[in-house]
Amino acid sequence: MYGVVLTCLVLALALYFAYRQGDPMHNVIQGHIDKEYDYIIVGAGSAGSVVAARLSEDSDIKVLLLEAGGHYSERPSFFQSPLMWAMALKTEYDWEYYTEPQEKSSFGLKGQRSYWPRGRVLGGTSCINGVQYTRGSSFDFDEWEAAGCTGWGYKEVLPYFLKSEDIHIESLKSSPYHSQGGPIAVSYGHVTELNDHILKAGQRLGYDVTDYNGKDQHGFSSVPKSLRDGVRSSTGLEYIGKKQMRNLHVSLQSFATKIQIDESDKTAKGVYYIKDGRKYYVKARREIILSGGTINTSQLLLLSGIGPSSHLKEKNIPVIADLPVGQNLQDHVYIPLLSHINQSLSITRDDVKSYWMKLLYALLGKGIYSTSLLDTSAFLHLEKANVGKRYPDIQMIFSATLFSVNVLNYEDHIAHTLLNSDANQHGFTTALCLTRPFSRGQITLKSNDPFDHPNIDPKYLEDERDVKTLIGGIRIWEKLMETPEMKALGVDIDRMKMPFCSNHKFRSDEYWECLIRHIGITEYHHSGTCKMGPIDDTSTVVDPELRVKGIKGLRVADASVFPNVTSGNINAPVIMVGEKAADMIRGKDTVSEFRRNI
Ligand SMILES: Cc1cc2nc3c(=O)[nH]c(=O)nc-3n(C[C@H](O)[C@H](O)[C@H](O)COP(=O)(O)OP(=O)(O)OC[C@H]3O[C@@H](n4cnc5c(N)ncnc54)[C@H](O)[C@@H]3O)c2cc1C
Ligand SMILES: *[C@@H]1O[C@H](CO)[C@@H](O)[C@H](O)[C@H]1NC(C)=O
Ligand SMILES: *[C@@H]1O[C@H](CO)[C@@H](O)[C@H](O)[C@H]1NC(C)=O
Ligand SMILES: CC(=O)N[C@H]1CO[C@H](CO)[C@@H](O)[C@@H]1O
Repeated sequence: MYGVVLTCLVLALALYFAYRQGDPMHNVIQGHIDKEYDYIIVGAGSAGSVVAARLSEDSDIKVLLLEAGGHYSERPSFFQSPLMWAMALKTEYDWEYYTEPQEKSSFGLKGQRSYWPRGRVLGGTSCINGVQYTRGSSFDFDEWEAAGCTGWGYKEVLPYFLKSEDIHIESLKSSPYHSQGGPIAVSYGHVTELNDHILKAGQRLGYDVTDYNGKDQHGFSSVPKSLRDGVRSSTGLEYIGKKQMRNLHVSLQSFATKIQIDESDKTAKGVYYIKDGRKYYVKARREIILSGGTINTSQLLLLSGIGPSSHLKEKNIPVIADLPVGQNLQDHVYIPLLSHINQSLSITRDDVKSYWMKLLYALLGKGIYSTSLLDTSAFLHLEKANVGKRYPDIQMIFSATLFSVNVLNYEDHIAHTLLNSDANQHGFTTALCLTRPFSRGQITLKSNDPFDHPNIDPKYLEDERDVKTLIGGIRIWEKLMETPEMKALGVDIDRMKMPFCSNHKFRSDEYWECLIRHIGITEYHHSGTCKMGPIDDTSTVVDPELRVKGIKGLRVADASVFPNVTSGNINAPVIMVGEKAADMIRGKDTVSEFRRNI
């Protein structure tokens, strides 16, 4: 009896969800696609979905969006609740990359290789990420502009952030830094009581409680999330899945293998792709836009003859343009620091299993299924004198749980001592992140086979300054954990005393360095390999209009164009790149109403 009632309930809820989200197959083309389109976009991720949707607003234009993965609606249990972000990992919806063995870092990882999940689905990595909504420091963008990225200063990118946003947080609705009505909903979702304790501990050390997407990043904030009524606001859902656009064709399971570039006039003409085991070619009348993400966009350019000439020659690929594709690879590194507490404030395995929680989510979009566990985040300067003068050095992200599942590729003995063995213990995890790393890595081809993984070498922590900054951040974390607010919860720094670094004195600089080089891990913010900047700068791949230098009809719009990674999580800035790219391609200014005098 109980089972029947439950089944009916679940069915009713599934229907209700489907109803709330409209027909997700809008725009997806089932049969053959046309021979020619005005624009072809490769990759329906955080940026590609945005570019495709915006270009399709001009009804006389025909747009094709090619996506290697399937549809997010095939697996609602993976893609609706942000709590379930790890479900899609290592499935057909994840590209599952591994880096080359690292020399100065990742000592605690299997094979010293970092595991890089990436979404392979309509919506790309925005379908599997932690939904933390962060724009970056105004100083990041002003620095881009100063380095020759004309039009990318903070004042000019802010309107594009606003255009894409639908703020649901009451207290921020009147802020000039936020706006309502855009595609990506921003709300807090479920927040645990731990948030208050951490904000208070921050205040104890003299840090303000702020909105880190507002005037200044500096301080402690509750984490805003890309969530609409508890459902992940992915770009696939919000930009593509909600509205029928007759001039947009989305072709799923379509894997681009090469861009055809006419060597005589150096113009991108079309895209080769594979679907259902067959090879096809589709022509672009106007432009091709690459949005395959930092790794695959770089690989696709290299395979198409655009890259460092010596490297291409080595791989027997005819050189069409000699550009530093694959260089300037950047990523954020973080250290997970675990703190046990003696009160039942955090989220444990029993909470996740609770039927009540599942019901609460299905009915109202509330409860712990409406959080990615990220409660609080802080942006901090190592030197107070730099506040208001430059970007912060450190980001802390507080998760309302003790990390217990090894999705991070740690060696078994490391996972055993570092991670939490009893998933019902209470506590939280601080991800201590570097905002602006100095280390630079690279992506190169293993072979000229498009199905081969490229070599990914982030060269984590090869620049000593990155380690120094992280140690500085740990010193602030120690102070925070020693505040009366944290002490009252029974927090004890000794929890981070690890046997694999026991040859150093606990809490000495050497100890923390050892820990950083063992357990430092990717924050999944891979970017920079098609660097944007002035045409005459030999380190750049695309100009400030995102056009591949020396090639007509070819642009890049995704995280690879970042000249430097921004301070903080990068999904929102990647969406901003998509919005701005669409305006540049259309030759339109669609953001005049979002310009603010601040
Ligand atoms: C586990 C995880 C957690 C994260 N958490 C956060 C977070 O909380 N907040 C945040 O701001 N950021 C987060 N990020 C980072 C952020 O989500 C990504 O940086 C961002 O989504 C990248 O967008 P993109 O458009 O560059 O690439 P993607 O979104 O990866 O899009 C690339 C798309 O192109 C497709 N594609 C690739 N190659 C081809 C090809 N050859 N042919 C056809 N299609 C192709 C892919 O399948 C994919 O759909 C997280 C990332 C990960 C992996
Ligand atoms: C990138 O960061 C480096 C190091 O901080 C800085 O020197 C450079 O000017 C930055 N470039 C851009 C384009 O922001
Ligand atoms: C938690 O630990 C702290 C510090 O040891 C102690 O003061 C406090 O009473 C404890 N609280 C509970 C509920 O056990
Ligand atoms: C061209 C292309 O998209 N290539 C690759 C993207 O990345 C994955 C994982 O490394 C490869 O398997 C693809 O072939």
